[in-house]
Amino acid sequence: MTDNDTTPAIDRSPLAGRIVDTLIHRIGKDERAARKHDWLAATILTLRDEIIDKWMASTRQAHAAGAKRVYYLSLEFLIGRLLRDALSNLGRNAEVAEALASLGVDLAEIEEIEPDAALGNGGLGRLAACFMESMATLELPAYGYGIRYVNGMFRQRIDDGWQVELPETWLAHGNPWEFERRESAYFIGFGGEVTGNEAGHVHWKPAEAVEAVAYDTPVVGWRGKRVNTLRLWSARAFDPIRLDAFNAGDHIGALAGQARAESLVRVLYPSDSSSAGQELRLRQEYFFSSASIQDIVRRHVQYFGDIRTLPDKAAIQLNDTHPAVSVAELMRLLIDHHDLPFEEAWEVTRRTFGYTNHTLLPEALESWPLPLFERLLPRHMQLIYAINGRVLREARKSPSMGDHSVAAISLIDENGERRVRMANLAFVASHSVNGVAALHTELMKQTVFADLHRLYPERINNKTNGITPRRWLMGCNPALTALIRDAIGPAFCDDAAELRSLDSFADDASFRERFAEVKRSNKVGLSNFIRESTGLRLDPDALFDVQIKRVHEYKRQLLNIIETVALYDQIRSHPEKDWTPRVKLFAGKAASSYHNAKMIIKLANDVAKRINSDPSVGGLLKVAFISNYNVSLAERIIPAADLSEQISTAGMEASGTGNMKFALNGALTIGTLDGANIEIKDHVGDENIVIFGLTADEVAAKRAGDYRPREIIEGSRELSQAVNAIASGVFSPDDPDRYRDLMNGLYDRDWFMVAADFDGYAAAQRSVDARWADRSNWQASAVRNVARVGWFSSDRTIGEYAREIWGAM
Ligand code: GFP
Repeated sequence: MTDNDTTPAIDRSPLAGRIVDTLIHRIGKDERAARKHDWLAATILTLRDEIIDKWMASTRQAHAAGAKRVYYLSLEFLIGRLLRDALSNLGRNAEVAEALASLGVDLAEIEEIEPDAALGNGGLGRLAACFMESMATLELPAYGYGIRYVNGMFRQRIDDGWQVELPETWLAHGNPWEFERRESAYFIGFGGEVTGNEAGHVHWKPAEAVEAVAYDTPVVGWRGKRVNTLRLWSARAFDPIRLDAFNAGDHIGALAGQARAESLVRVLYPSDSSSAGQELRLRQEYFFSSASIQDIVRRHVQYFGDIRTLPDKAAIQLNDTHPAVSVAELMRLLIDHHDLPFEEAWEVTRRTFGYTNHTLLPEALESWPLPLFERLLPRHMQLIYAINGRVLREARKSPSMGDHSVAAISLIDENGERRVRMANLAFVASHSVNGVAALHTELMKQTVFADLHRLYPERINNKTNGITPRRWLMGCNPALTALIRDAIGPAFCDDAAELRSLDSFADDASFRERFAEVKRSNKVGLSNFIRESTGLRLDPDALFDVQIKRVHEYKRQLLNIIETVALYDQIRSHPEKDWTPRVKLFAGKAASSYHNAKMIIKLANDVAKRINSDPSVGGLLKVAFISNYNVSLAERIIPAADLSEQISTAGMEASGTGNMKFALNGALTIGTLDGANIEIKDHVGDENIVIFGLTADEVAAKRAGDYRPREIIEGSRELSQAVNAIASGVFSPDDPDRYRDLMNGLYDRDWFMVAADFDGYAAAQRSVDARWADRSNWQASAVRNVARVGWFSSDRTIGEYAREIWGAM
C-alpha cells in the first residue's frame, strides 16, 4: 500500500485497480483507512460485478429457451462462506490473491473473516447448499427459496463444559453478496375469515399481514458455467410506525408491527416448547412458502401466460415438510385467483411438486394442532379438508385399504388432539416422494408411509444424497487436490467419477508417502488451530478420530464417549501395552431445548478435562470438544481426519453426508449399517471400511421383543465399568450425580441401543488400532476411499433429480 495517495500505482494489475476503486467508491474508504472487513467487502463486490454479468446471461438464456425451472424450497440453506467457493468456481483464486497481495492484503486472511452464513442446522441445510451449487454446475435454471434469518442458527460457546447459545450476528458487517429486491415484495396474510359469494367465489380476508421482501444471492457453478439465484425472504411491516400512537407518546408500541414482522425472520428454530413458539414456526413456514409460491406463479404467468402449463415449466421440490403448506398455497392461488376448478388445480399441483423426506424419527414428522392451523390459515384449512376428502374417497375405493389404513393416510390425525399431518399432505400432493439413501427409502415404504405407499405404489423413489466436491475436496483440501491432479490429471475436477483412476495409486508406495504427508500437514494445521483456540496440544502423528455433527442421541456421541472412557481405563490398567496414540475430536450443537443432548456435550467436556490432565495416559489419549460447529469448522477438520465416526443406531440416520465428506478426504469410516454408510461400503469395498453393530432389522426386532440393556451392561466388564464410572461421578467430582439420570436411561430403556452395540463397537475400535499399526495398508485404504467415492458427488444426485423427478434435463 502506498503512503501517498497521489503516487500512481504503476505496478498494479487492472484487477487490483478495480478492487481499490470499489473500496473507494462503494465502501467509501481509502486504502490507508481500510480494515480487513473493508477489503473483504471490496473484493466480494468486485468479484460480484463479474458474477452479475454471468448471472444475467444465465437468466436471459433460460428465458430465451423457455426452459423449465427448478424451485428448491427449503427452510435451511447452510451455505457457509461464499468467497472461496466463488473464486475457485470462477478459476480466479491465484489472480485475486496476487492482486490483493500487491495491495498488501492477504487473501487467506480476509477469507477467514467472512462470516459463516449459518442459515441451517445440519445435514438437511447443507444438502440444500450443495444442491444449489450442483444445479448451477449442471446448468439447470434453478432457484433456491428460503428465509433470510437475521440471526440464523445460534452460535455455541462452551462455558465450563456447558453449551451456551448466543445469537449469530452474520449480518453485522452487512452482506456484500446480496441484492435487496424491493420490487419483489408480496403480501402475506394471516388469520381473519373466509367468505363466499353465490357465484362460488371464495374470499379470504386476513386479519393481519406482513410484506415479504426478496434478497438475492448469486450461486456460481463450477467453471462459472451458470449462475443461479438463492432468493431469501425478509419480512417488513406494511406500517413500520403508527404515527398516531407515536405522537401520542407510545414510542415503543408504535413500532410493534415492525418488531412482530421481524420476529418472523429472526431465528431458524424458535423454541417450540411454548405454544407461542409453535405458532411462530408455522407462521415462518407459511410466510416463506407463500412468498415463494406467489413469486413462482407470477414468473410463470409473466413468461408463459397460462397458469395451467405450470407443471411443464416449473418443478417445485419440497425439502422436507417445512414448506409443505406451499401445496395448499398453490391450490389457493389456482382456485381463488386464477379460477381453476378444484380438480384441475389439483392436477397442476401434483404434477408440479416433489417431496423429499429426510427423517423417519416420529418427533420430527411435523404436524400442527388443528385449531392453530385453522385460526392462522383458515382458507388453507378448507383446502386441506377438500384435498383430504378426495384422497380418502380414492383410498376407500381401493380394496387393499381397510379403515385402519384410511385413518393412517388421512391428512388429519384424529388420535387425541386433532392435528394436520404435513408429511401426508406433502406426500399426496407430489408426483414424487423420495428418500435420501437406499435403506431409508426402503424403510419409508415399510414404516411411516406404508399405507400411502400401498395406495400410490409408484410414488416413492430413492435419491441417495451427495456432496459437492468443489467445496468438500477442492475448496477444503487444496493440498490433496493438487496431489490428485498430479497423479491422474485434472479430469476429476469436472467429473468426480474420474477419481476412480486414483485407485491403482493405492499400490504405489511413493504416492502413499505423499498422500500421508498431505494428511499430516492438514493435521498439523488443525492441531495449531486447536492449540490457539483451546490451549490443548495434540500430536499430529496420533490417529485423529473424529465425530462432528448435530448432537443427538440417535447419532450416539454417547457410545463414542463411553468407549473413550473404557479405553482410558484400559490404558491406565495396562500401560505396558502397545496402545495406538489417539485424539478423539468432537464438535456439534445440541438443540436448545434438548436436555440429554446438552448433557452429552457436558459429558464430552468433562471426560476431556479429566483425560487430558491425567499424565498417566499422557501422549496416548487426548479428547477435544471444539465449540461452535459450523460449515467452516467442518472444512477445517475433515481434511485432517483419519477416522470418521458414523455410528448412528441402524435405521435412524436417513443418509448422512458427513460420512461422504470424510471418505472423500481420505478418512476411513467406522460405522453401522445405516443410511448411506451402506452404499459407501458398497463403493469402497468391505476391506476399506470398518462396520459393526446391529442392522436396522435387528434393531427393530430388539425393540419389538424384550430388550434388556441392564443385563447387557452387567454382562460386559468394560461397559459396566465405564458406565459406572460416569454414573458415580468420576468425571464430575464437582457434582457426582450429574450423569446419574443419563446413565440410568441406558440401564432402563436404551432406545438407541448403546449397550447392545457397545462390545461390537469396542472390538471394531481395536481392529482400527491393528490396521493403523500397518501404516502402508492404512494409507492404501485411505487412497481407495478417495478414489471410490466420486459417486457421492451431488452432481450425480442432482442429475438423478433432474432426469427422474423434475423432467428438467
Ligand atoms: C437429515 C438427516 C440426514 C441426512 C440429511 C440430508 O440431516 O441423515 O443426510 O438430512 O438428507 F438426518 P439433519 O438435518 O438432521 O442433520
